[in-house]
Amino acid sequence: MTAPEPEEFLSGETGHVAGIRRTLSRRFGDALLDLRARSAAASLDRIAAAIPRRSVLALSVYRPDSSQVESAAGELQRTRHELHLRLGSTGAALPALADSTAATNLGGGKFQNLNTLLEGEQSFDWLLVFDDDVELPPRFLDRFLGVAERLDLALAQPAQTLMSHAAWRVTRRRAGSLARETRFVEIGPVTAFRRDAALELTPFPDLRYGWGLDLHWAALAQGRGWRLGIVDALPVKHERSPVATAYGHEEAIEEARNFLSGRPFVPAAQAQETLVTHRKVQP
Ligand SMILES: [Mn+2]
Repeated sequence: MTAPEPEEFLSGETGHVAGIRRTLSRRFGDALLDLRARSAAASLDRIAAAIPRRSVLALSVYRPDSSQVESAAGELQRTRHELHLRLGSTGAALPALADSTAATNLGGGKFQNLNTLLEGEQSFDWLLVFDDDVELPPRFLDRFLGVAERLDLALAQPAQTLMSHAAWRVTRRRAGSLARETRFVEIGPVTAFRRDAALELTPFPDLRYGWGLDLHWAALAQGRGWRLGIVDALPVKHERSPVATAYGHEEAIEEARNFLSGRPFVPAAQAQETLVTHRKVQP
């Protein structure tokens, strides 16, 4: 089996937002979309209220100098669902999160560390994985699960703001869309797995960077008839550290090539496609 070429599994973009013009127009675009989104708030709350109370396992591995993980965890805790927050730190536990921090001094890659947190955890309706550098919008978890269940999504992610460093165009928020059905849901910064999908996709493969893992998930989803989607109405801010400089590209690409050779995956160009746009969703 020959290893795939990088253009088959890379988005071809760094997603880094830079330059004064680009930054200003994206900031303006986010403000405009935020204004429009206000009128959707009541409908999102009705969708949120329409599903039964669920059990949610939320995992994150944080760096102890993260300035955002506490507020993200706090936002998740404002939920009507039964939330089990299970965190890991790459160093010491943050005092405010000590009760939820199940592992410290984690030294593996993202998915290796998540596997550590997942050990023995099987009783949940939804598994949610979030990065330590995201800002979640208000009433995030209730609204997000409401939309995901209403659209029967097996894998779901919130869109990212225009100002976010999103490597995949398909994951950026779109005007006039509440949510979109896609072929692809990214490995981060926030990813949700319905129970049946989580039980098939975990434990995660032993990967340090995990590039290409989402393209493999996309192929498995096609085979199983799972619906995937991106929720535009609940964009998260992933605006801090550009993905491009967070770790070495070469190693990540090499890991992806090895991982994807001999495994089915959806090619990058198809991963960018939107299948259905839901402008409104009735509860
Ligand atoms: Mn991040």
